Amino acid sequence: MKKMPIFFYRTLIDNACFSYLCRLDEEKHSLVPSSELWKNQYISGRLGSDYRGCCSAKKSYWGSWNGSSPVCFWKWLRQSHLPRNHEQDQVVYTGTHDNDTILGWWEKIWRRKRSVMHGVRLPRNPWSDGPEYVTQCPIQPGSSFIYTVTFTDEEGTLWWHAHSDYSRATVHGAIVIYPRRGTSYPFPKPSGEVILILGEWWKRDVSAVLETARETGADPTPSDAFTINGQPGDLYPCSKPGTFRMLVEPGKTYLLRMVNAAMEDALFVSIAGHLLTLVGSDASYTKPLTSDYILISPGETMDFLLTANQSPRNLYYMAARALSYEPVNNFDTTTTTAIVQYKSQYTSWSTNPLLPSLPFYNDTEAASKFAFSIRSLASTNWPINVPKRFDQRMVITVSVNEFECPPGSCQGPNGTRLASSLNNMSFVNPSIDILEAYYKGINGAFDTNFPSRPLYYFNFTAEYQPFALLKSRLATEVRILEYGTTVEMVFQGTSLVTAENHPMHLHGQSFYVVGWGFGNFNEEKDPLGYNLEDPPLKNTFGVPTNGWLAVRFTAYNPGVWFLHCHLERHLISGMDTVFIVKNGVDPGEKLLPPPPHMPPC
Ligand SMILES: [Cu+2]
Repeated sequence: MKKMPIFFYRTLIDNACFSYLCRLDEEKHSLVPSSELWKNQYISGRLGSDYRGCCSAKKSYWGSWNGSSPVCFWKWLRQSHLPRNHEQDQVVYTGTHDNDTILGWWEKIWRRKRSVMHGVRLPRNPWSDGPEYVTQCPIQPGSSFIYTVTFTDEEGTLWWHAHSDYSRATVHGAIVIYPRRGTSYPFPKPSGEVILILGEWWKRDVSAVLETARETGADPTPSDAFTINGQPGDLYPCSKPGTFRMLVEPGKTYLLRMVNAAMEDALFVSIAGHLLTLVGSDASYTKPLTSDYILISPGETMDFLLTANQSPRNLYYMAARALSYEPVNNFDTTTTTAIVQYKSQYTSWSTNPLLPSLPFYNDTEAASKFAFSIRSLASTNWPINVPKRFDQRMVITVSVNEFECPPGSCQGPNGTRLASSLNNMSFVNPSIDILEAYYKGINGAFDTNFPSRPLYYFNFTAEYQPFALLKSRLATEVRILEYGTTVEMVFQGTSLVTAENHPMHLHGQSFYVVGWGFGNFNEEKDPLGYNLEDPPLKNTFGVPTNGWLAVRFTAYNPGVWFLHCHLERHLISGMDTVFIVKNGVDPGEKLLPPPPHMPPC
């Protein structure tokens, strides 16, 4: 059995860790402490001071870890690294443990055509899903947990990330799922492929960013930079030597596998002089969609084709910046860049790299135009199965809320404490995980009355809202679904406190995005305009600002599945709930038993 190292799952606790950088060493199968890395020139210092360094471009790419240090992530799950003809067709990713450096770490089992986390459907196996207090308790420092992950019909790009507070900011990576043996892409085989991970960077320790937000009741401090493969890029002098460069050969076409791992912002992305053609998203193929810019929400993955058809004499920036409706002081207005560089005889360029034009931060029209042009491929070889009818419709308001505080004690809007909610319920983590409580029949961890309708009907998207509506109810309410139930969920954005675009993410199954609109959902008229022919199959999709989004799925995956906004400030303040999908009748329709050692609470 081939062993390979893989990165940590649980965020690290000890401050000493911030000064360490680790590289996954392909040959030694061990983690190398930063002192070694300095010697090997693999290191960089902290952003803003001596930020520099490089990953060996072929073996790794930049990610970041604990907010203050960039890390070389090893490209994993690449086809060349997969075991061939192994008896059990299985590989264990593992590594050694350096006590000085590593307080908690992560292992995982990967099965061919099967594997991890964000967007992976994990049939009957929520035990390996990950969100804290939903399907497991956090992995404690010094301990480990093996995730068994199973791929079924996913094909394309997904990702994995920590699901505990702000640790996701830095503990994440891409998952690449290639076509099954003997099959190919629904497009000409690309000449090469590039993983592009969009991230978000704070100069502070990200745990402290979250802690401050919890103490003050305000939103977390906006980030200091966005990153492409771990680098803020040329607009930051400290990052310039390490700006991610994508080398292309004239005339060739490349597959770009993009993940938005940013914490709080959907991002517009564009490449100067080039068009991007979307061919897949959330590990499901799409009809080719060509555009000079794209929008990608936190949690989403997108696969693009890029043809290198411009002059090799120039350098071209890939640039990304936020979609936001907030005042400019309230969000990160910076632009991150990478460089597209042609392989040619030219070694110097007369001009600076060309910058693309990006939609303005609050360009709702541009955001919707791209997002709602996405269609499933829906061909003979890649059919889809959209539910034409449903058993139950849920209408779920998606809101930001406020709680009053004693004078002077909170720093949210008007001295309040911010919260957020689904159907006016602000989800509160229980003290033991819901999956364990459900499986063992332990009472008291959660209630089962998550409402299928808003508690109050009002003009959800009006410019001004009554003060009385701002407060939500703190609760741990889940929704029970019978096995095989077809659900239509309509997310209704509201203008309470602030209207925003909320990327809603469902664990355990993907959903078809069948409809959307601005304003209030009209239950009589709006369903008449649904797309039931080729809607995109997604696990994350943005509810348009001051609008609504209709999705459908069939609950064929027994287990406990988190539903949440993928903006972290909303995830941690209550914009979540849980679906419990009950067992079916046949043995193959029942929840699997837990692995022997779940992390204790
Ligand atoms: Cu949100």
